Amino acid sequence: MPSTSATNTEFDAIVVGAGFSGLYALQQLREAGLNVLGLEKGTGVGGTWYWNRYPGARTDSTTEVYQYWFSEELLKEWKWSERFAAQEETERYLNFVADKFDLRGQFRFGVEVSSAIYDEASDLWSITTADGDALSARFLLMCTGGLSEPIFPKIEGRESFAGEMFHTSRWPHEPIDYTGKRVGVFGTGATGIQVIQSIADKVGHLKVFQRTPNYTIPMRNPKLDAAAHEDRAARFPEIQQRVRETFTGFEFDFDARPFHEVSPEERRQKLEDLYADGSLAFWVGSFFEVFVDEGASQEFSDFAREKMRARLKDPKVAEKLMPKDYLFGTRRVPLETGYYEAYNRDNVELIDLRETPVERITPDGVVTSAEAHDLDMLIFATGFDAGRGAINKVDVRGRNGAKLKDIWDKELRSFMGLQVHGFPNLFMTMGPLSPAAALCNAPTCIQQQVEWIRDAIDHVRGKQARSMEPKAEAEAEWLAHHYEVSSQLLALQAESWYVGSNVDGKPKGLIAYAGGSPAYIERCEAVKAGGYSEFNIA
Ligand code: NA7
Repeated sequence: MPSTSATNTEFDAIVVGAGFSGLYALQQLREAGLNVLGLEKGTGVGGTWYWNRYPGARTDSTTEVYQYWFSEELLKEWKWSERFAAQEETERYLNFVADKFDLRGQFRFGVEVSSAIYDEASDLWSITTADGDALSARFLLMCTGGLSEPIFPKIEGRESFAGEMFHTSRWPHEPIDYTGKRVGVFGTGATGIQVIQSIADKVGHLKVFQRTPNYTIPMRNPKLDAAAHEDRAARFPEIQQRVRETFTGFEFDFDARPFHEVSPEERRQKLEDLYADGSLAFWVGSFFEVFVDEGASQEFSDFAREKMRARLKDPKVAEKLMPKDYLFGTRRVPLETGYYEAYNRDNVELIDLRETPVERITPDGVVTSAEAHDLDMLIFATGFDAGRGAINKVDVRGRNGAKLKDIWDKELRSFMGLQVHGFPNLFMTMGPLSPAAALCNAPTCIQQQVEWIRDAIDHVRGKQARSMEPKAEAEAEWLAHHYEVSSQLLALQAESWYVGSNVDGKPKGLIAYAGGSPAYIERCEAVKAGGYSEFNIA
């Protein structure tokens, strides 16, 4: 096995991140015979599932499709306990994978990459860590996750708060005592919803500071018994194939019939059935028109509001929790469990920031235009700089010293979310302008991207070449195609991390390729079959 000892500084490839894609990338490149080192800022394996250990953290993809496919032995050995896994179980799974395939030893943990500079003379990347270590590698893979760099709201006085204060994605490893505490939560996206529904009955008093309510779907999460495991095992080959064929990489797909050609009664029944399924099938396994047709999306919006409203006791609270100024499916639709019932509790209060905006945070709590809310704990579930945040945190410089951050501050460009012109041998997973950035079941698209990168690197090495970089015209063509496809999407009408509006100054536009995962995979395959003519290989 290649040496990754602390003294070794030169590698064929460096993989940054020990999450779903980093672990797989390391395993695949090592299998391909490269001397690979993994670097991970956290002290353990898991990526998203290492960092996001907040109460209630759970996948919104079923465990049937939120897993690796590369090892039949692994598929048979690992038995998920629920249809949707909690953070602890997913983290345990990734640790199991790391141990089973002996990946842990090839990672250095607690290491933050601070810069990555491309040296044109040698075609190598020089990597510096925050501790001052210098490393080099021919290929650099940023497997740093699409949603990993947290953002905090810009509210005057935030740092002055004297109580406990957490961002959900930097949650402490130690248990937290909520007993009797007055807790405030900012953020009612997928994360905030999971937090709120999980701590409502544990805290003294909970105040939810809501800016935008979301459409949600109630999660159905049965435990999996031996019979369920057997059933799944029998279908693994079929599911593995299926996730590569569906529009968003899940086990379900859109109805082939045009929405408006299905009778209203049949549509209603279909929505009822999908809603009862308790998964994202209600959204990305329904009708494609939900993405592009206002009339269709309106029907989904009315349906979801009706269901959500029916669970709330107080009509005034219900009104505040109903999304009104955007359509269903134009932002990420969270799954929830008892979220609305939380607001039926006496100790939970909803503060609508549209009615009473926040003025400042003080040592004692949150001051809105109406009153001062004294708090012992503040939780920020306020999201991420999606697609680029973790990469931008590293000082990445390519040919001619060009800074990737400068480029992405102006425009989010890439060739298929895999590479950026001007940055040879720098690969990424979940990068901007790939389905994986937002519109795909992450493990499906991550695995496909890692395998494509493995093959591309293999190709470069096979040609005795030293570098691979997308041509400017290929990148421009992909960007134009991306803009054309995304221009049809209703998501552009709403504000969310999908379109970059959650980060000040971020270029606006859909972060993910919206032409569907199968079309993307087909294009990736075509690039490979065509001998990577979209790239300069030298
Ligand atoms: P999201 O979906 O970006 O949600 C962030 C939440 O934080 C959202 O409700 C925001 O309100 C809220 N927010 C942000 N800034 C503020 C301020 N200043 N005041 C009040 N509220 C604020 O992040 P998540 O972590 O929930 O989910 C990210 C993805 O992770 C998710 O989609 C899954 O794919 C996994 P806003 O809606 O902007 O009005």
